[in-house]
Amino acid sequence: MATPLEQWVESVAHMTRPAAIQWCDGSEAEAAGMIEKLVQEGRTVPLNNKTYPNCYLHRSDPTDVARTEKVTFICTRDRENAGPTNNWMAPAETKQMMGRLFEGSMKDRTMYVVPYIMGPTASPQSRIGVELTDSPYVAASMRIMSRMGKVALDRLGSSSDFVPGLHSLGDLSPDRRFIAHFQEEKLIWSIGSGYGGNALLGKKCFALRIASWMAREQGWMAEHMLILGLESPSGKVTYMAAAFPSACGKTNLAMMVSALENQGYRVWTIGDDIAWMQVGADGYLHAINPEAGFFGVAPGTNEKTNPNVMQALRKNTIFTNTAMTAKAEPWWEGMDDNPPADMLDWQGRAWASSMGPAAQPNSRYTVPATQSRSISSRWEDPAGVPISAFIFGGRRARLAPLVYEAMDWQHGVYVGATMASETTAAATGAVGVTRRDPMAMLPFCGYNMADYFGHWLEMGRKIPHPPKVFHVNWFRTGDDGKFLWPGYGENVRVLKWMLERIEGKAAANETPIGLLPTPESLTLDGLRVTRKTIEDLLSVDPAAWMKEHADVTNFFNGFGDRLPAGIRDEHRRLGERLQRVPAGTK
Ligand code: GTP
Ligand code: SPV
Ligand code: MN
Repeated sequence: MATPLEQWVESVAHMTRPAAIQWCDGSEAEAAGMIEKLVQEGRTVPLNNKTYPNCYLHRSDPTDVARTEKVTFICTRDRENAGPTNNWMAPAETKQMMGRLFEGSMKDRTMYVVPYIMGPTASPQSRIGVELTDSPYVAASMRIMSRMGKVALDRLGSSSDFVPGLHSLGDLSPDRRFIAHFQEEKLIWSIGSGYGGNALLGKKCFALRIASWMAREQGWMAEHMLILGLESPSGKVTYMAAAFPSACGKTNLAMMVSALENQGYRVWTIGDDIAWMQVGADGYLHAINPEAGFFGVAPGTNEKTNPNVMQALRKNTIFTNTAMTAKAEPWWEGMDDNPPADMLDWQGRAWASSMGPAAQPNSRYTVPATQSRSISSRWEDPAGVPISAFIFGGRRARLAPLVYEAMDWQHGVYVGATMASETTAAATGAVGVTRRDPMAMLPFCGYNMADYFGHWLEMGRKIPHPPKVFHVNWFRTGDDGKFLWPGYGENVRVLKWMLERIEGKAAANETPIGLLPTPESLTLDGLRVTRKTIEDLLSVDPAAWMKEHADVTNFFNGFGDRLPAGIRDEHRRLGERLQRVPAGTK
């Protein structure tokens, strides 16, 4: 008798008609074969074997360089269940339309059967997925980003308990590119893109869009959050999870080298992008990182901003759409001050500065998590790590202060629900446009966002020791347009304040939007930032917040009656608090 997996593979092969089918075991030899194939195809080149052993540079199709939110669909049977913030198509019609594109799409290509575990192999919180793909780049990347191959097949056995994901490059035409999620069936179909979250189906498609749906059904949480451990001088480690939108600093915060290391504060990495969390026996929310690697933004990464990742990238790494130096080493803007001579840009053309950036702004590295020296000893703990703080944040040139704390869980959910951020190169479309991005989940919530807020409120009732909730903004700028806060390793100063709030030690001022640090409660020694800058970073402008409040009203109106009462109440209360502030105060 064929297993459910074998039956599905068979039916997909019938539709896509691959020349060969390769069941992946996850071995080195198999990975080497995939790389060999990639190099033959001509879009992938080996990098300098001395300085970057077993590293490769892959150049994707120039029209396929980032997630495409416009062609990403949540295909629930009832449109209302996808909600106003998702694109929706009816499941049956979507299958018909995409089925035509999948028809014979793998002709002349090998179909890789990629079984994978999302989460530590031994964790009961982990889940299995299987991706069928005709892209050796995707298969090789999945091997870094998940526990892929035999380990997953062994865990699956003959069970039907896996999330199937079908992926084909198709003809890579943006007009025939679709990423569809069939929530009721827990099935993913993606065609026409070979890039990142569009194509590595374990990541955003499964671990966020499908998993957020599962999590609501089953009473847990699937969030776009990094997970870190902050070690204090006593050696105690406090775990925090942070939701920032794409390209807003998750990887860098999770992997930071603390500026307060000499005072005994260190940061350990558990995950850099996604957290799956459930209530543990101890009454805390416990988080696992479903991924096994980092798919990180290259531009801006350097020895100062993220030395941990710079070291990790020196072997076994796939770079995508970075530039390449004459020494066959990867390069990107912000790696060092001076671009080296004789460089090839991300499309492999001889580069001149008149051509714009040498590396694509969303160029990335794919590296095994274990290669970072910052990796926590508990990163594969089957029970996950207990979370003491949630941190929301985004890119806000104005308005949002460096940090504030929510009054309680419900207010914290409201703070997350009203997040906004300037768009980045991680998704196609305009960059730098401020948009509402609740919990950094706007592109990733697999159901009606109003119901998602409801689920958050509901979780609050189920967690005996809920995390404290904070909001941060590393990206506030001064009149000269420059960032006011140095960011990166200095962000530990903000984490330390949070830790001291959790421990009931640090002082705070109450403002209409929440609790802000008193300037004295932040550890600023050794930091070259003026008192005035700190005051600017911590200022709250009631008039500007009134405008923000009105904008949120518009956003919330889109959800109609489905918006939970708890969120409505918090919104009204913020309005009242803002009105009570005497005019002219800051
Ligand atoms: P995704 O992988 O898309 O989810 O992104 P991410 O949230 O992990 O963002 P990442 O840490 O890769 O940072 C994105 C960009 O923001 C990079 O160019 C970083 O150099 C920059 N960045 C990260 N942290 C800071 C910070 O504290 N301050 C400033 N000014 N820039 C930062
Ligand atoms: C993001 O955009 O949030 C990413 C990159 O982490 S991608 O995997 O392409 O979605
Ligand atoms: Mn991300």
